[in-house]
Amino acid sequence: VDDAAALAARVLTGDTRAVAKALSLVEEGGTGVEALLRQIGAERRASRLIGFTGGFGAGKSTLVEAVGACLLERGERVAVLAVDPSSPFTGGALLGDRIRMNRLASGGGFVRSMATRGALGGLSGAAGEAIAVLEAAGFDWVLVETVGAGQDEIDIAAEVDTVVVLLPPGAGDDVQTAKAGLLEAADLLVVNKADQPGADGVVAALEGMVALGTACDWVPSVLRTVARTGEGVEALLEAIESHQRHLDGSGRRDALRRTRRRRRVEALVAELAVDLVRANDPAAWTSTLDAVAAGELDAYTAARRLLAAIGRRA
Ligand SMILES: Nc1nc2c(ncn2[C@@H]2O[C@H](COP(=O)(O)OP(=O)(O)OP(=O)(O)O)[C@@H](O)[C@H]2O)c(=O)[nH]1
Ligand SMILES: [Mg+2]
Repeated sequence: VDDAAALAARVLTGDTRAVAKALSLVEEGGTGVEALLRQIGAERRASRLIGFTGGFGAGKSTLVEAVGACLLERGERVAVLAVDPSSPFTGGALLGDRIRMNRLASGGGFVRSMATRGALGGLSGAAGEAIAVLEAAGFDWVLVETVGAGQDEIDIAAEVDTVVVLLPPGAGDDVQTAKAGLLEAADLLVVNKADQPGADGVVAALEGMVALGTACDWVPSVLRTVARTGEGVEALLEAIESHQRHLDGSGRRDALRRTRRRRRVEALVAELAVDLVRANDPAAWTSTLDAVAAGELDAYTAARRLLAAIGRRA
């Protein structure tokens, strides 16, 4: 706990080595991170939290680096978090992110890739905890990169304030059959690699989709970027800032944060309850799960029976 207190104090001064160490604790999960996050507590400040999501190779890292570079030029403190949802299989991708963002790192940005296996709550839990650390360290901006191919980008959407979804040229047909969730989660839609053929088609498809949408207070804009050359990046940053102003003006930022904090407690209670039930009577845990697995007992009865037993043995 003393260690955690010392580390938390260093994180709060913005010491990047302490931040790196704290993020390793988040990655590992367990009691270390719990002690740290207790110490950091409610002291987190409000960074601007921007998520960048899209399929493999959509240009997320390149775009994040370009946006980050613009922000650094303005004298902002920038952290980049590349969250890897499938770390056991993509060690190479992790390394790639680190290498590709060297320019940003050497320009004074803080860049970190992280796996999400250890943390409670999986992807969003780990990202949420890492963001808490980065906010405590006083970064003005936290740019979060995640590969989005289904549920993951929706999970991440809950942890950031502005969600930028990247779609590649030629994704026009995908857009027609778009995963509704992806577009629902998007605050800004970016057709990156606009230097490649097929960009116009995706832009048109996205604009059509946005026009059909029922969004009341914020209509996602559709932008084009060439992350590699920086084309369109200033405009994207302006759109991000416009969304940020919308969040502040509408009270939505506050609402998002409150929801996030509440949900975090719910997720932790759910996960800690499993630990508690299991530790309460390991033999009963095993035999009950075996009975459900064998089809002898239904899951509801099993869950209620296990919960009801908490404390009975203490
Ligand atoms: N032509 C072109 N290539 C680009 C553009 N942006 C990125 N790329 C290239 O696309 C490839 C993938 O870019 P990344 O930034 O690594 O993409 P990513 O989405 O982060 O990839 P993963 O994290 O592996 O999913 C690289 O070779 C980039 O140089 C662009 O605007 N135009
Ligand atoms: Mg990447």
